[in-house]
Amino acid sequence: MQSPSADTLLSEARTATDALLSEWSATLAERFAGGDGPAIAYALASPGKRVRAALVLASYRAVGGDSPAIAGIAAAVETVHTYSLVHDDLPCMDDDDLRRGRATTHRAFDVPTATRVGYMLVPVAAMVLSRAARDLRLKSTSLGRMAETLFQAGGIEGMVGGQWMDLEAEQRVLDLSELTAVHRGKTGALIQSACVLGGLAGEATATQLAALSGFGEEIGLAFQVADDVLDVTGTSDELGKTAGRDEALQKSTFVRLMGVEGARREAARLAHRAIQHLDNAGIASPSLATLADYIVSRRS
Ligand code: GRG
Repeated sequence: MQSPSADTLLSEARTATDALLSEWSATLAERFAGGDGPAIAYALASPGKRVRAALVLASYRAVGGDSPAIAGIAAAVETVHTYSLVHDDLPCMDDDDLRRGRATTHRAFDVPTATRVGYMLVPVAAMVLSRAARDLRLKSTSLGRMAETLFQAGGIEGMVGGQWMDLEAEQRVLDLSELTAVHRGKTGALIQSACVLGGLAGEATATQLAALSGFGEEIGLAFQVADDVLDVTGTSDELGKTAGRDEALQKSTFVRLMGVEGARREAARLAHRAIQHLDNAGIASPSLATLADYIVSRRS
C-alpha cells in the first residue's frame, strides 16, 4: 500500500482540524467579545503544522476507523498543545516573542491575558473532545478512557511534569537519562496520547493500543530530538519561532549532549524503533511510517 506524502497527510489534518478550531474560535470570540474572546481566538486559530492531528487521523485509520468526525479528537489534542505553547512562551517560562510565525499571545495582548487564555483552553479541549466522541457515536466508557488519556498526558505525569523538570533544570547540565525523562513528559506524552486516542476512537484491540502507545512514545521523543537539531540548524523564518533559543537559555539539549549529527542519528534510531512497535503488532500503516519519517527529517 502506498502512502500519501507527509505534505498531503499534514495538509489534510490542517484542513480538518482548522475548520473546527476556527468555528470554536469564532464562537468564543463572539461570546466573550468584551473580554478575552479575541485573545482566545488569536491563540486557538493560530496556524500550527498539526503533526499531532495527523497522528490521530493516521492512528485511527490504521485500526480501521473511517469517520470524518475523528477530526474533533485531533482538534482536542491540538487545543491542549496550543495552550501549552501559549504558556511556554510566557516570560516566566521560555519568554519568547515569536510563535507560529507571529507574535506570541502575551506579546499580541499582555501577560495576564495570555495566562488566562492558556487556562481557558483546557476546558475548551475537554468540550471539543466530548463533542467529537458524541459525533463518533462512541460509548461513554470510550470517552472516559480518551479523556483520561489526554489529560493524563497533559498533566503532572506528562507534559506539565516534564515542563516543570525542564524549568527546574535550567541552571545545570542534564545527563542523557534525565534529559530523556524531561522530554518523554514535556513533548512526548502528548504526541503519544495522539496515537492512543486515534486507536481508542477506532476501537482498537489491546494489542493494537499497546503498539500505538509504543509507537507514540518513541516518535514523541524523536520529535523533541529533531526539534533540538532544528533549533541550531533552522532559521526563525523557517521555524516560525525564535531559532537558537536553547543556546540563549543555556538549555540542556540532545544536541549539546550528542552534537548535531549524533542527535540526528538518535532521532532516526527512535523512529525506527517506533515503526517496529507497529510491525510487531501486525499494523501496516504507510501513513504512520511516513509521519515518523517526516518527524525526524522535517525542516520546521
Ligand atoms: C505549569 C510547569 C507548568 C507547565 C505548563 C507550558 C507547559 C505546561 C508545557 C510546555 C510543553 C511544550 C511547549 C513542549 C514543547 C513541545 C514542542 C517541541 C512544540 C513544538 O511543536 P510543533 O513544532 O509546533 O508541532 P506547531 O506550532 O507546529 O504546532
